[in-house]
Amino acid sequence: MRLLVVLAATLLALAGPVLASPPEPKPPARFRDIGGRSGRLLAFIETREGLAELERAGLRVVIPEPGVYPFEWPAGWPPAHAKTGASVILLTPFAEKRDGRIGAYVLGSWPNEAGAGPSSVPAGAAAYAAGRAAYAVPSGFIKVTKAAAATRVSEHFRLGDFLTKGQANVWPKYLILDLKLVDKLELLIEALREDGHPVKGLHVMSGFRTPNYNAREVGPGGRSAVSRHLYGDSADVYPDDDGDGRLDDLNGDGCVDLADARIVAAAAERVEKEVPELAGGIGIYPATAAHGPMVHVDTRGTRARWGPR
Ligand SMILES: [Ca+2]
Ligand SMILES: [Ca+2]
Repeated sequence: MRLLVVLAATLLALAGPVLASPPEPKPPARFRDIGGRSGRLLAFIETREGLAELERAGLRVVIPEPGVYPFEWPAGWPPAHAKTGASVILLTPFAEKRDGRIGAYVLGSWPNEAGAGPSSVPAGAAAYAAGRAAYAVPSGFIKVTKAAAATRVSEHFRLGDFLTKGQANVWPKYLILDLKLVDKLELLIEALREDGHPVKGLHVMSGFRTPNYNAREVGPGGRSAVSRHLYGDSADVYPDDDGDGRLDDLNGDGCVDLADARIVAAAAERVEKEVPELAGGIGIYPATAAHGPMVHVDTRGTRARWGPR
């Protein structure tokens, strides 16, 4: 017992000077890793709680209200991969949504949202959603004004690329976007280039979908009521350098078909192999009357594959 007391006293003596010195400002890990795995991300997405964490790290970020703001690497922080043109985004809390809308913008109800009535969600879908952390109710929305839609979230993508279609004249719109998805899409562009397809970028045919929008095509052969698109970590994409609104003829055989979509999917496979933390879904979709062939990519955290291989 006496030994323990002496040891405790020694520890206190050692701890004294350490506690007395002023804390070094130390950016949280996600700020040190600005850029993501691709090195091409240009945005931070924060909640009020996240800002409080920054304050504890020695930086006070004054953001009066949710929205999209220019980010500058703070003076006094250890130099990191400082980026120009980066943004910090403070989320609008999920609770701001009332009766399925924020202001004039209609969103609808998430499958596992408290208060979502059985009439709005199939029973099976709600049970499925309730058991999966990845399907938890989102923490908030990115408020996207008409001007903010042009904000770059990475080298090749802007906030506006991921907005739900429709409600064309309603601003601001509200968006859920997981930066891991954007990181994965940047790596997919890189992988396609490495495979000998020097694409300029990827067209996002569908990114975030509000539950209200998604519900229009739910049903047999259609969309799932618990689509990953509701959670902002999914995109249906294709390279469209020639700008004709369809996937490009990547293999140069004179036609645009599943073989070209498979090239995109194979590149996405390699991205997941090299960066397992970005695991998720890779789905191949053949052409329909409404769209050309395309590839679904998401970062749900577990592997999922579908479509004609
Ligand atoms: Ca094209
Ligand atoms: Ca082709």
